[in-house]
Amino acid sequence: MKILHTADLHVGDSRNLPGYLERQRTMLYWLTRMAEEHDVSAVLIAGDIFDTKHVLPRERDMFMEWLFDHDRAGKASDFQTVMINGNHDEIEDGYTLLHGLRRLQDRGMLRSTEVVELHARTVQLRPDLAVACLPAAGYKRDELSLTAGAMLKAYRQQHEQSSGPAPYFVVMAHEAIAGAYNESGTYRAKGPGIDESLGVTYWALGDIHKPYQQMTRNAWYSGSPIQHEFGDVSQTRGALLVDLQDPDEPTALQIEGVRPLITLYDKPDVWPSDAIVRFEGTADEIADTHFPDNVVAFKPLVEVEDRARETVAIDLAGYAMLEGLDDVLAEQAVPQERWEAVGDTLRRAMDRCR
Ligand SMILES: [Mn+2]
Repeated sequence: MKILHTADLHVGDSRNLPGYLERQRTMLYWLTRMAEEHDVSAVLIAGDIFDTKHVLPRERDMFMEWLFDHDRAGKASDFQTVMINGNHDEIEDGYTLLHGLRRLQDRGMLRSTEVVELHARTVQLRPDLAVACLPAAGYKRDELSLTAGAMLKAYRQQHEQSSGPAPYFVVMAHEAIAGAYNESGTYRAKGPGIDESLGVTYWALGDIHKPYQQMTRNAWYSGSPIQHEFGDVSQTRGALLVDLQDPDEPTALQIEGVRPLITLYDKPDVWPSDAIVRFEGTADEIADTHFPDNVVAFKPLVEVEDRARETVAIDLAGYAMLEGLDDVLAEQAVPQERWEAVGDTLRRAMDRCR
């Protein structure tokens, strides 16, 4: 039995990018196609369906159009979809952007889609497949595992007498697990842990956009299916195809047909047309350049950052990293409010030099 695991769709994100909604539409229909092609039993969407509570009508309409198409595809191809809300879907306490979808479901208008909005709930998708759904709740330390464990126990008690194949029990949650890395390489020291002894078949996690991240033996972040912003540096993205008989090694399905987001620091001879480009150059370079439409964001590197580049060049030999940076900046009389920007520039410059 196979499932498709995705998360962090962030519909309505990156409105400043050309064709942003078309990119997101491509992302959604790609998920449907993958579900059909790989003959999955379930599509799990682990939260952050929308990006912001200020979702625009055209964004919501695009999503709803896809949802009904996807829902019908599920009926035809015999897969079911389960989605939970993430922190970005929350409008206020006790109310989320999934509320309307939930109402549609309650009225029988969704044929193969289950929406779990507020309260943790175990959804029985098939006789041998149950999904414990844990919407975003800011679980701490062992709270996530305790909740999942209680749900598994209740499920087992309920199904004690049933014979037939041993049921697969999947947990879906939208939380930043301790030990996860985000796109910029920041390590999450805090956050809930995962108890590997529970007997959960697979943990389908959402919240971290960095793709294909393994947390424990059978707990994975799918990451977001596309880059949403230039800070989402990994260009290789998509969703995870999980074989529940072998849940430790999901297959990374890679999305195609969505232009990647790339950042250039040097002016190329020819601007790439198959990407959305952020150019960061000097004020002179920017003034002298005619930018094609797909070059969308740029800002001049100010003098102090150029000086920071030189510092990097000097320090890179010993790879002094960023330790003592504050002292260096103070010595060079860089105003304190610039330190963070300089640190970011340094990090980028180091990435380029690697
Ligand atoms: Mn997210």
